[in-house]
Amino acid sequence: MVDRNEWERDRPVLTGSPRRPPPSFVEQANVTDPGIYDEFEENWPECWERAADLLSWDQSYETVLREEDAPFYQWFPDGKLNAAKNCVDRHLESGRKTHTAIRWEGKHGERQTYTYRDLYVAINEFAAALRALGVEEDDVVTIYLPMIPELPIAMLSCARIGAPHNVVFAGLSADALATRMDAADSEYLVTCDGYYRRGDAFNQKSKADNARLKLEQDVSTVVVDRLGDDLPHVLGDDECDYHELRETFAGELVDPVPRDAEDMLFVMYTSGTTGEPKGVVHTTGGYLAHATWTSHAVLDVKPEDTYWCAADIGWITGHSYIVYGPLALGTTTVMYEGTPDYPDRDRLWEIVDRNAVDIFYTAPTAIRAFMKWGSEYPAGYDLSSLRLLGTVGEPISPRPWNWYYEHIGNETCPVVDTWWQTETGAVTVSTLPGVSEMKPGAAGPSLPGMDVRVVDSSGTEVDPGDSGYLTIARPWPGMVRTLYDGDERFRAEYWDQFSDPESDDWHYFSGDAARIDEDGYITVLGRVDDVINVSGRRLSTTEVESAITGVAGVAEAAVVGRSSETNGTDVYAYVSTEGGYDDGTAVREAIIDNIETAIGPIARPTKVQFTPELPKTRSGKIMRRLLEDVANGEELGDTSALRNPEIIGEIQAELDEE
Ligand code: 6R9
Repeated sequence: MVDRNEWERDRPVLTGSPRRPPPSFVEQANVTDPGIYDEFEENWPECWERAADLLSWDQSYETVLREEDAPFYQWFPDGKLNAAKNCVDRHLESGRKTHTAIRWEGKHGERQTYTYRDLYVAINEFAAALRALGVEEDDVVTIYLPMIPELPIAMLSCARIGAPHNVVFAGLSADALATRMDAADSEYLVTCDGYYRRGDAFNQKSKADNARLKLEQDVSTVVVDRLGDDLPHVLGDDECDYHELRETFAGELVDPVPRDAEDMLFVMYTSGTTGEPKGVVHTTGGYLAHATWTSHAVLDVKPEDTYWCAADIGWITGHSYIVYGPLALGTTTVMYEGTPDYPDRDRLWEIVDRNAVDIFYTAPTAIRAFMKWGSEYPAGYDLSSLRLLGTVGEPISPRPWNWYYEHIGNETCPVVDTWWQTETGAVTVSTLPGVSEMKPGAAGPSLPGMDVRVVDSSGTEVDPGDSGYLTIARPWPGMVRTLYDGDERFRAEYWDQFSDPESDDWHYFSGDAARIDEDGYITVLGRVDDVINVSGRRLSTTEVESAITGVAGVAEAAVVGRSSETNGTDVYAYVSTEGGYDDGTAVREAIIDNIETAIGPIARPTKVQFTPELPKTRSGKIMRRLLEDVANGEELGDTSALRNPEIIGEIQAELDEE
């Protein structure tokens, strides 16, 4: 079992006042019938045909779900399809050749537009080039590119020839790249010379070179010239220039390879709490069906929309909701290379305004930054094209939720708080924006067809109002099929905790803690490890943080435990404030008051330390582990995953001064 300690049972749910979906939205929504929940329930698993029907199949499936070999489930196992054909070719056939597929916004204001026809040409040529380099069906191709159009082009070219891709976030180190290529036995690499981040040019190629030196296998490498002449690159023996390859194979056509639905579409490495990163394996049919269906039902994407998910394709959110889901639906997907504050803090709103973006999907960490910068930045733009807002990646507490709803959505856009994971492939918990009431601070109920449960350590469902472990009691199409490093680890990471193999009863464990209310709405409390045990009472860091960010003037908070002789562990809070607010006594007192009211004196922090920023991973998640090391005066753990490593030094320096 995960942990024998029970979660506390008597605390109020920290959600804001519920809101109905705006009628103007409901009128046009893709899904509006509340009966969809019952319909999916009564008709499970066949209900998932609704998702599969959004795709074009080369050979239709007869079986929806094969459960014999649980937890190695198979979805639509006898069907065949090709993901690139679904995302590109079929839109040409349906008369959408000249429709914009990708609108790219470069770091320095450059713009590129790819129609579906342009994308078709690009992926055919690059697929031909990959084949010529020796890539065969089922060979893993690693892609180490920043947010440039060649990234989705490379992914779709791989998908076209049935070669699983292994995208490694461009900001990760040479070591991280080498580990992931080694683990995936990958002999092909697509990278670039360099790229721009906040105005500076980074040498990506030298990181790729260093990674290759660490690998035993020979690696044939394609290099995209992103910088022009800024960083000259000399190509070695095993290296080709992307643009030259495109010219060599200009006009070539490559038939999309029909893949079994259960064939691997890609592997995506995600860091585990311990040990090597986990190589999450996703398949062609189930993953694509789930990503496409949720783009339709949760994000309300329509072909005529301009849709923008402001994530990086190097993470699962970008795979499912910049590339596969939106392109399968034939919409225009915006791809942004830069950061939200370059050249200024209004950059995103300028892009929304100029492109008349309909749907905007981002992460709480970004929303908290917008709130911190102030509403004057979005206020200078016309955001009235927006119809729906989404958030993903971390819990969002009611205050930033409401800020997003008011200042970006003008109270006319539903906000979907979507809970999911690299392993779930696509959205798992969320409201349906045209159907359900929204409760700021709670993601929502299980999506139709999903069975997400909050259970205690014995696996029994907790009562409404209580918290426990977030599990999933039934398989779903987008689920991780196994880990690239082996079936054993797959079972150990996700299934052993709450399943009973003897009675063939399988429950997936997410690693998250959550609370459920009387309407089945789930408030995710963070990773199970993000728990502080104060005098034997288990406090969720997210919950304490939510009480802190509820205070006017507070932008972000991170809470960790500090060893204490009296209580075992004390609560230690790091806080950053919004522009215009002083880091002073008044805010500190309000924070302590709010925590005592929302949770109780037990959660009162022994220290509130103000800091201009919190340390974040490159995917925007707060790194509590490091803050815990600082609070406890311990040697710092690995900081290589940090986006802003300098901030840790600043926090330490301030502590030393005291
Ligand atoms: C899609 C993605 C997964 C972890 C997950 C949870 C956290 C994601 C959330 C959320 C609260 C939400 N998470 N969405 N927590 N509310 N709406 O982020 O995948 O990078 O694998 O992270 O992110 O802790 O377990 P991934």
